[in-house]
Amino acid sequence: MKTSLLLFSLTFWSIMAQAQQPFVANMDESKVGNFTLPNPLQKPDGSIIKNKKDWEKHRGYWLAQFQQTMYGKMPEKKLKQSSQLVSRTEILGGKAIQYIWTITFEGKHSISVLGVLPNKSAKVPVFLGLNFCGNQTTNTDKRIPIFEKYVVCNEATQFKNNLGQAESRGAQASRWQFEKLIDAGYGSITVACGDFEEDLPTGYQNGIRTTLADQLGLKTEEWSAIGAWAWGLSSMVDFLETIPQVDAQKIILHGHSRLGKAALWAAANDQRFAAIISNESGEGGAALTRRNYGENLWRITNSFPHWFLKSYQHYAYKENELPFDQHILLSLLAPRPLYVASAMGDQWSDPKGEFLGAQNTEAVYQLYRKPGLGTVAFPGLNAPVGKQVRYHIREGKHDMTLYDWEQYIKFARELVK
Ligand code: GTR
Repeated sequence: MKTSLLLFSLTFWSIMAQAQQPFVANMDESKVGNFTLPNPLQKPDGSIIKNKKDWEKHRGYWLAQFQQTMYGKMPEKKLKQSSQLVSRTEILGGKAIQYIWTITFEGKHSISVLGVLPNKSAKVPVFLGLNFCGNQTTNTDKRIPIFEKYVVCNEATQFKNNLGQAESRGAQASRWQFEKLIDAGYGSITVACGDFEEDLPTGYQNGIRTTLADQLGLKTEEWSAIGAWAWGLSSMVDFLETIPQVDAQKIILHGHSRLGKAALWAAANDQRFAAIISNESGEGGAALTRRNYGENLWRITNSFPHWFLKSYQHYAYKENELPFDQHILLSLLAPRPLYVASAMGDQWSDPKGEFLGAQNTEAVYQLYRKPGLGTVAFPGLNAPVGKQVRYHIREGKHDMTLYDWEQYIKFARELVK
């Protein structure tokens, strides 16, 4: 009796001590350890997929695994959208037109979309991506309404109490590079992620998971914030299909960091995106979860519980038991062009894990005879590798910079035809 009491209190106090220890991310390559990745081509009965027809039949199995375990279900219903053009303004010395649209879903939930398109009537390919802190951060133009919902940019001086202010106009313009895109013949479309769901654990309450729950046919807990953002991106394709100046066959989807995770999930579910760019999407994005380096599953599900299904937390420190790893999410994008990018100063996102995520899509891209990264070694700084699947690590911090955009434009020019 006494021994069991002693054992009980020892266990209790050791659990309490562990729980109170601050999380320390492993940043030491020699401590990563060994792991085996699931084979994207292996079916549950052990047989191996040998051609693209069988892969296309099987990819729904993997999607279902991600839906059940990590990001939650994706609504299958298309909603009625009504759009209203709020303003149309010549910008960049007449080279481009800036559009602001309000889109309302089923008369119940409205969002504000910003488009910058070349000033010509021909259809153009566009880059589409969510922004963190409101459309007003992408450009200093005063006609862009200041986003009034919760934003994640509180650390920047232009934001107070997680709200955008006039000072935040253009605060993240370097992440958008509108003029570069226009000069290269592309348009750019963006919406604040918070217009679909604010990025905090209670964000679902006034986001689409609640406002459109009946229309979408899902309960809030059946999916996640990343799922809601991904659905938002797909709804943008529905919208862009109605815009005569946009070539909706050539939508290049991009996302930085948490919004890169959402972009990957959107494109896995929706094959209408022509090409996908993951900019430093890290844990829960392009980086392998089994690789213990930088942010890990425990940390991400504790810091951002709303990004994933609640049950995903069960895999913390049991990553080897996951039915998949993130290279399979990336494989679901095949045969479309895929760019995975990292930054040297962003070790938290595990650049090597992102590289290996991209590299391990090879087997699936091969089924389409599309060259992936091949067997190249981890590249040096500012030296992109690969073709249909491409990777770079640049110098500098966690961000989306001019260097990144220059590579993405080159990639789109070569591969989105
Ligand atoms: C971090 C988070 C990352 C990444 C990043 C971002 O705090 O740990 O997974 O998503 O935020 O979105 O900037």
